[in-house]
Amino acid sequence: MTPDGTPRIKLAIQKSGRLTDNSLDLLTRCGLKYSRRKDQLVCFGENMPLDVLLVRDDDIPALVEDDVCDLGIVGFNVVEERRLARLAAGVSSPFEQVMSLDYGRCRLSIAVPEQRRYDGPRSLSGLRIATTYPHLLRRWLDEQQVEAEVVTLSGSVEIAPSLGRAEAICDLVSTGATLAANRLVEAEVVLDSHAVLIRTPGLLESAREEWISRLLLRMNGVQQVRESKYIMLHAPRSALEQISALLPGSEHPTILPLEGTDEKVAVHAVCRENVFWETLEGLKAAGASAILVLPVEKMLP
Ligand code: PRT
Ligand code: ZN
Repeated sequence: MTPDGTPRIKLAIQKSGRLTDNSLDLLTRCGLKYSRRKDQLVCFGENMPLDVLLVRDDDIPALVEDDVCDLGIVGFNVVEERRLARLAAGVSSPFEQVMSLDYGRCRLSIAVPEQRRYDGPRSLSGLRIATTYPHLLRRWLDEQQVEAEVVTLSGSVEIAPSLGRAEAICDLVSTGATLAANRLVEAEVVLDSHAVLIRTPGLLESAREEWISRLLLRMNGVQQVRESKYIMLHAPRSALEQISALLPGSEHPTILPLEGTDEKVAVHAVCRENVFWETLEGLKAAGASAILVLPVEKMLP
């Protein structure tokens, strides 16, 4: 509780790993001010009733499930594996997934040694597949009606084939460099993943819910502006339709008159997709001039 009685929200994020910098950056962009000392496990929000717990990513679903934390940011791969494991144990929906976040992208894939012939899922029949994601792999194998042995490891999955522990693996891939270094080839994508925000299921007290809603709104705003740009340009009235169609991800550009001319107007638009040089060249070719592209700092729908 804060001195005025507002309950404090607890959010768990990864302490040190691939999701840490992006998660802290997201919170800073949401307006959170905090001080962080090295090895500190909790960052206390100075201007919001929000405290950030820094933990191992694998612990985050359980912390949210057990109500130690109200919210958590973790990979979809971790969330789905945990959900399937809990389902197998007879526990349904231990947490709610409330938002997809635009970082931590990777895929859980099955890979086979370079020299092994692969002609689709049937090629995996009878093989041993090493993974740290047994439930996700099992679900995929069942969907494909493939009978294979799931070998559960706690890490270093990529060396399992060369150690003779498995004939294939199922692991996270982002650039593919680890697979290539271990002479493995990606064969099937089992799950596409990215960071997600999860929360405890069920309604919390209203002051807490209110702050969670505010935070979600801000997170949405931050995500929307990341790729967004504000474009300003002058356009001949005759080319307005063509120029508007070229503005990426913009629905309703603002059209303003220009002093001293009836033939040209000013066009202002928020583009929700990346604006490339090719787009600007296209706009210019269509007759646009005085083109300005500005970053968007904040945006609320
Ligand atoms: O210490 P802690 O348990 O918190 O961290 P961790 O080592 O378990 O997790 P970490 O930091 O590696 O990953 C956290 C989350 O980032 C994962 O749960 C995924 O949601 C996401 N993510 C995104 C990845 C990758 N990309 C990734 N490439 N997680 C792991 N990898 C590993 C993969 O396991 C393999 O070893 O990177 C290697 C492959 O990378 P490439 O680029 O060579 O293909
Ligand atoms: Zn982990």
